[in-house]
Amino acid sequence: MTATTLITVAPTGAETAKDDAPALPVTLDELVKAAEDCEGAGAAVVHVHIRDADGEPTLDLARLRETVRALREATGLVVQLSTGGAVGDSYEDRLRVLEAEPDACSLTCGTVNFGHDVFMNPWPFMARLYRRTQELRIVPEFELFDLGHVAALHRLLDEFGEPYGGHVHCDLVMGVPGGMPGDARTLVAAVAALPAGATWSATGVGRATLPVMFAALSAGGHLRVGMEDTLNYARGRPVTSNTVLVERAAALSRFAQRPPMTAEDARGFLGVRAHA
Ligand code: KMH
Ligand code: ZN
Repeated sequence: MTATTLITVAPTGAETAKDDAPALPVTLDELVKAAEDCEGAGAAVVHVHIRDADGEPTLDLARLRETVRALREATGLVVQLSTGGAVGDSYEDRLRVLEAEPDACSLTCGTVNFGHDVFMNPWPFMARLYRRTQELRIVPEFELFDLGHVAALHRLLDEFGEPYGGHVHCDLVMGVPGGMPGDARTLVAAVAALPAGATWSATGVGRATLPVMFAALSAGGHLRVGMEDTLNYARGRPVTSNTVLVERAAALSRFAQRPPMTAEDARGFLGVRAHA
């Protein structure tokens, strides 16, 4: 168990409209401000989805590059771009995300039902994306929405070797309608199946937010929080900012005697390379 807790903030996601959650950061300025505040509250990694001028999810490469640059200028956070994008984004667009040269990226290890949609991650796409992270020296974070995804992660490592950075770090995304449930016994089963030496964080979507956070802390894991996954702080209390979610995660980490990891330590922990 590490002495500190890596807190990742996922401030925006691709599923929620600004009209439905006015605190959601959708412009570059809003995203940078959220990232700065969240770093101050204890986050070390930012998981990034961006929006276009109309507030719609986009994988536009120029915008992604500008976002990476702006986040690096304003914060010390590890910048992790989403390669998941929005349901329905093309594989080519999702692969092209890596050309924005982030420190890290998400890499989902299998297809999963996603509410009324399907989040597509067939093996050939996963394999291409993984090899490209190795070529471009980008640290992948393996997103696991289901136990079958853990098996696919083993296959990826067996066939293509270790990730850039030299260490396997995963995020259990729990409570998505169609994926694994967000409860303690499922978390324990997933963690038991991870490759030896892997580290992991966990994210509970919606009502699974708190059960997953407590289970992850008790099992020695790290945390991902943010408005991508959580829109209510408590029943009937909409989230007012990403910062309050990071503050809560940081407070619980301190209670658990594993205070937040700094962004600088997270770079070493994940094996992120120094950028120019
Ligand atoms: N928006 C979901 C379809 C990721 O960022 O890599 C996929 C997702 C996972 O959020
Ligand atoms: Zn995401």
